[in-house]
Amino acid sequence: MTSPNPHAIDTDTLSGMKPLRKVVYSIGSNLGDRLGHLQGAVDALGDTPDVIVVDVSSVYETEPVGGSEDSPEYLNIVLVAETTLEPRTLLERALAIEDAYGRDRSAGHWAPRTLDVDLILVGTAQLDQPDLKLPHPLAAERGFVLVPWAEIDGRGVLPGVGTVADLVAEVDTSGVKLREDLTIESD
Ligand code: PH2
Ligand code: MG
Ligand code: MG
Repeated sequence: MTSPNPHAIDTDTLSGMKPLRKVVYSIGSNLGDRLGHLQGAVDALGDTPDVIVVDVSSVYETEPVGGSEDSPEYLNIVLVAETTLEPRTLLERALAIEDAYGRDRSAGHWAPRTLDVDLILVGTAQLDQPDLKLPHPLAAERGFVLVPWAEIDGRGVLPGVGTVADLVAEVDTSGVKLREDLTIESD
């Protein structure tokens, strides 16, 4: 008698499967308990159903890009995950996490913020919607995105733009400093 094949594929289940895609988030804070806010965002993304955190970068202290002269320095990290969720669902989740950490949306685009969770890419998706552009149109110019990202995903690619390793070599990274004394837990 033959036993049932445990590796048999159920095509009904298969047809309902969604592709697993890579998602890259840039997370920043320059107001209040900066490290606590970053940790909260990592925990919340890790608790999101259908999001599997793959890696989280070291913490970097970064000079503010844009904003007013007296804007405080940011702490920035990058998180890489895998997901079956759609880009818009991932965006909504990011905004909800920002809200949970007291993000004040009336303060203006470049104002200091408790928590900023930005989608950098979702697989190879190329979107140009008013509130959702993928890959993130400014990621290729931003040392505070590229340095942490290159640390954990040197072979990463910004779709239609280039590899993270090439891009990070081309930008000014002088304002991006590793904070070896600060750590983020991810489990
Ligand atoms: N985010 C911005 C504007 N400027 N500068 C740094 N260093 N880090 C950020 O995360 C950042 C910024 C808008 O979201
Ligand atoms: Mg941002
Ligand atoms: Mg943002």
